[in-house]
Amino acid sequence: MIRDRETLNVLLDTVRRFVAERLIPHEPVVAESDVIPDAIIDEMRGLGLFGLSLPEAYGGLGLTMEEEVLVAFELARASPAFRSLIGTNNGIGAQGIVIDGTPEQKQRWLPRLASGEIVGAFALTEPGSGSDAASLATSARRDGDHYVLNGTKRFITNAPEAGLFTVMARTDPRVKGARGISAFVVERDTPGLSIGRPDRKMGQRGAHTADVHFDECRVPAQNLIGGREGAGFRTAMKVLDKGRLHIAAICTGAAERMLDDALRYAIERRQFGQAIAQFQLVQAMLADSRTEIYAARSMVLDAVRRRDDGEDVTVEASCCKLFASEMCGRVADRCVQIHGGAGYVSDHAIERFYRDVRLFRIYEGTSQIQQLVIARQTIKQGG
Ligand code: COS
Repeated sequence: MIRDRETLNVLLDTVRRFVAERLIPHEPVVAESDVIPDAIIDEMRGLGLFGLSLPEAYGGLGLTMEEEVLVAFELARASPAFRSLIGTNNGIGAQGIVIDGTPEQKQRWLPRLASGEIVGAFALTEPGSGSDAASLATSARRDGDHYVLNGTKRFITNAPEAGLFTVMARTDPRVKGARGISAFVVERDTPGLSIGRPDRKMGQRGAHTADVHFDECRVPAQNLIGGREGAGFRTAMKVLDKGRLHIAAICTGAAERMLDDALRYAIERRQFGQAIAQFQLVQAMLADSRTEIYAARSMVLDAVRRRDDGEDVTVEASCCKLFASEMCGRVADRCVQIHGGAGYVSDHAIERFYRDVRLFRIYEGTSQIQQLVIARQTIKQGG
């Protein structure tokens, strides 16, 4: 749903310009240093990017999902590390509070997330539970007006910079599955919370992941999201439904960028006396990529419009994440191929993007988990 086309166009133009003039020129330095410069982060704050889809009542821009993905298509044209920093504030690091938080919880934390004063993170995965998220073992024991958390979370995006964590933990050890899980907001400086060394990743330098450890970490009972035990797994799944649509949009934008770069290269690069874009075997790669990008874009737009209309889009979100992330991988592969040897060395962005986009098929649910969600629902509906 687009509320006001004119206002949205101003925002899209601004983001497009910011991406072209500020983010893309900074890609090499971020990849080299593994750090996004403070000046860029300040500019992101100034543009309201940390609060794009947080409610206006709490200082965000209150974008609808359709508006959010249109911005995401643009942002994703730059290295995914930039998007990653703001993505958790708008997405998995804040949506637990937006969707299921009490009014007090929203009032307390959303304004600081929306302004970018603090960065949010989402702590679900553990050393022993990845795809099987409902088997998580981090415990939250009630003790007076506190819960005491113990356990380790793994691969937590933005953990090194986060000021606030949405943490899924087991409040009822007798219940092994999803119903024993609750969600908490845990502030960074809570005694007993510590962050491990940043992971050495394949790509996305500038975006950081790390373990988060809880050792007798006392969290006020008022930080239990929604004030209700046992609802945390559902909260996490609802957050991921939205997150998967956002990632699908990011895959689409990244694929568009890679195709643009490959097209430019194919037009400039000459072999056998002509631009390689003139060769039909190269044209096939360009055409297949463009077609698949168009398909992903159309799927994402359809799903987000339905979400804005209040439909349950769990299946569509998984369809979009599955198709767009796999598509993005295929486009990355073709674009390296079009660059030939030049695509294998780091002078060209495609070498970096090829590694960066590999993560899209893994995080916020692997392709295999998306297949499982789609198949289960399809069979259920068929029955
Ligand atoms: N929205 C709301 N509720 C949902 C839901 C959704 N999208 N998906 C599941 N639930 C609910 C179910 O209705 C069920 O509730 P009840 O117990 O009240 O019936 C509960 O959650 C458990 O669901 P289910 O039985 O489907 O859980 P499973 O353990 O079988 O697995 C999968 C669910 C595999 C889909 C889930 O664990 C998953 O998404 N895993 C991947 C995790 C992931 O994406 N990790 C990335 C880390 S974040 S970067």
